[in-house]
Amino acid sequence: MNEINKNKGIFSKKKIIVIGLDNCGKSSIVLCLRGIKNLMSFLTLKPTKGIDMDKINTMDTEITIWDYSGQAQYRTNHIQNLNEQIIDVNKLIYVIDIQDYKRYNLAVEYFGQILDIIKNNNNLIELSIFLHKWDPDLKLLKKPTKEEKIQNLVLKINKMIPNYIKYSIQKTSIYTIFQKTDIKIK
Ligand SMILES: Nc1nc2c(ncn2[C@@H]2O[C@H](COP(=O)(O)OP(=O)(O)O)[C@@H](O)[C@H]2O)c(=O)[nH]1
Ligand SMILES: [Mg+2]
Repeated sequence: MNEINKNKGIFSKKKIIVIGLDNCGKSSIVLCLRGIKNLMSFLTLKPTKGIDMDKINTMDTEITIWDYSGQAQYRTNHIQNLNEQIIDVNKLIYVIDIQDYKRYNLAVEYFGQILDIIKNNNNLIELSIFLHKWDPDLKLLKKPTKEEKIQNLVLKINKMIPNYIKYSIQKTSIYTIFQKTDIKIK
């Protein structure tokens, strides 16, 4: 009995997708998830082409992380393929560059397309929205107009997600050795 349980544990597999617009920090987040703290690895990151795949083995689980490139030339393709690829995914991390406020609308539009795929194919997925590059010294937040933009962004995203989908919205940054804080919605 123990043996069976043990084996079951060893062979448990999880699949994570990290997706968002280009340059929002996806590959840096994957490095953090893999526990890589070597600064050079961050400095030598090149824009991801297509999809990158990484495997992490913990005591009892093999985690596969799919890092989807964000450039416009790949996004249409991703959306088409995601319908099938998402079926057995446990978690999807949607990354938004909080400092790229000029592309909030585009980020929300892309999120909407991904959300439709989730709703149609795998609404048991665990969804995380990372408001990334929320660095400790972020000046953006001290400007009222920008702060309002962030508030609107959070509210918009929150409104889009149906309540049967499990999700969280978090502030993240690689400059705090990867800190995550839940956002409270009023
Ligand atoms: N300020 C800041 N920059 C970041 C953070 N995470 C990543 N970056 C930078 O954003 C740029 C794009 O990162 P990358 O991980 O390649 O983004 P990707 O295109 O989404 O995979 C790089 O110059 C990173 O060093 C962060 O938390 N804060
Ligand atoms: Mg990348």
